[in-house]
Amino acid sequence: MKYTNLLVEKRDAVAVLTVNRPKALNSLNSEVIEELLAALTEIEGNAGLKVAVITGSGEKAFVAGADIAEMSGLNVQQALAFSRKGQQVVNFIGRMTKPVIAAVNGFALGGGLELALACDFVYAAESAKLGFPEVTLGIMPGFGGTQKLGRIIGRGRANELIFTGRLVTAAEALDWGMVNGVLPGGELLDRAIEMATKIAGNGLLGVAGAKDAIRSGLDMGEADGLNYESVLFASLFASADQKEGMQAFLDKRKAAFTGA
Ligand code: CO8
Repeated sequence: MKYTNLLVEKRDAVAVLTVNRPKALNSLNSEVIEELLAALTEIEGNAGLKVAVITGSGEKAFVAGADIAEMSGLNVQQALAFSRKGQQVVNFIGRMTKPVIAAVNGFALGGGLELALACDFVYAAESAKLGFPEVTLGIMPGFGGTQKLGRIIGRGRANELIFTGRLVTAAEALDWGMVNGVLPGGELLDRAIEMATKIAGNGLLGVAGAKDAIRSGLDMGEADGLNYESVLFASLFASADQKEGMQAFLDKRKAAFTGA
């Protein structure tokens, strides 16, 4: 499919999805949100693609939030539909069997930070600034931020960031556990692709099971989470990848996983 606001590049088994609206700092209007959902759906359904990386075009912004020009004219019903559509994207990323890595190359604000935090993990450029400026616009996060941030950095820090709208540096975001690593801007995408390629060489049914167990487990009590883990763990023993992975270990060779 052809996209107006996204670049989709395939690097072997890794899909690199670039939000490409640099004149508006890659902000998310309805069209970008629809395209993101379509591109992620395409990636999930493509057996040749195993991991996705999301980044923003240009050096200034990952995604500077939802498109304020579009949002400014919304009524209550339209705002609800806009928020629900955005949440569809973050929910879809969570439910994808394939890991998604965010490479935050600049401003990740509001809906942009929500998009990054929906990913399985995040790398940021040294120059990146992250935050939730919604309250400075008279609104609040509506794309999952109020639910996700507290689970990642704790309620007190989430309250501080969201109530003040203050932006944090990449270093502070690293310290608070919002990002996994901070890199010089010129190395960010290569490093994210390198990590994605490393994951793509593993048994992806196992990766998908672990992603599901970790995410679902965060919303369960520990006993239910452990039970869910056991069921997913056992199901992998019906896979060719389990047989191949263990036989390759015993044969002292590299496993050739097929994802089956
Ligand atoms: N929406 C629309 N246009 C934007 C946005 C945005 N979020 N951010 C930047 N732009 C545009 C500017 O209007 C400007 O356009 P033009 O050149 O035509 O005037 C261009 O991008 C460049 O921006 P600036 O000139 O402002 O660049 P600066 O370097 O001076 O400032 C900033 C960079 C600090 C990032 C600044 O642009 C800014 O504060 N942007 C807004 C950030 C913001 O408030 N984001 C949160 C939006 S609210 C939100 O995301 C809510 C999500 C909840 C629901 C989502 C459902 C999907």
